[in-house]
Amino acid sequence: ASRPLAPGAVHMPGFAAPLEPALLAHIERIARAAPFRHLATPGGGRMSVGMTNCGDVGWYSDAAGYRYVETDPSTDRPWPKMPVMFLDLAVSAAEAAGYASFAPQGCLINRYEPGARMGLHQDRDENRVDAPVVSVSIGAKAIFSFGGPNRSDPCQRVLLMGGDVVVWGGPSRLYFHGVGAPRSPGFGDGVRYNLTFRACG
Ligand code: MD3
Ligand code: FE
Repeated sequence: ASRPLAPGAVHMPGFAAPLEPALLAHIERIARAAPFRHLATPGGGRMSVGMTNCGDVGWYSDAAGYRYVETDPSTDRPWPKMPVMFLDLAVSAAEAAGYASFAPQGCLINRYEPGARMGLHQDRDENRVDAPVVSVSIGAKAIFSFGGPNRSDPCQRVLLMGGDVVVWGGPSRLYFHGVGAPRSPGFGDGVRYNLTFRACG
């Protein structure tokens, strides 16, 4: 089952549910090579969400700004390889949402421990706003808010459960969005993970 959320955006509840335990095992393995860290924002803040990456490029932030980097600045090594299961999941979800030939180059892995949240923002550090972003939720649930192309646009709320996939493309690709703190224990003990697959350029 899938339902449209916004122009070009599709919510697929439970699309990845059978894979949750295996996805979590991959995340734990990736985090041993490229540990979760709380990145600094250009404005001098510290993100409450822990982040790491896998794939050819990873999203990064520090005083110099937001960008994609090919090596992990904390180890100077390439990011861990994207697991075949991650790639297959992202490509098949994009296809099911109507986006043929999605070729993600990187996967940002967000870890929401109790209290962690992500404020309203746009994803605009990719040079490929034509490509969708595929988002896979794992573990605890959280309320996801999304508005429109302007920060002041009214927001809609959707509860994302572990195993849910959302594909954001077309006009919705540049919509403002944010994520509340994990709400209750799910698979993985009250921690929520989100994988976002991106084509960057
Ligand atoms: C809506 N992460 O990492 S991606 C992010 O649950 C981020 O961790 C969310 O937002 C999370 O930037 C879920 C969902 C997402 C990604 C791109 C979008 C939603 C979007 C682009 C436009 C509108
Ligand atoms: Fe985002």
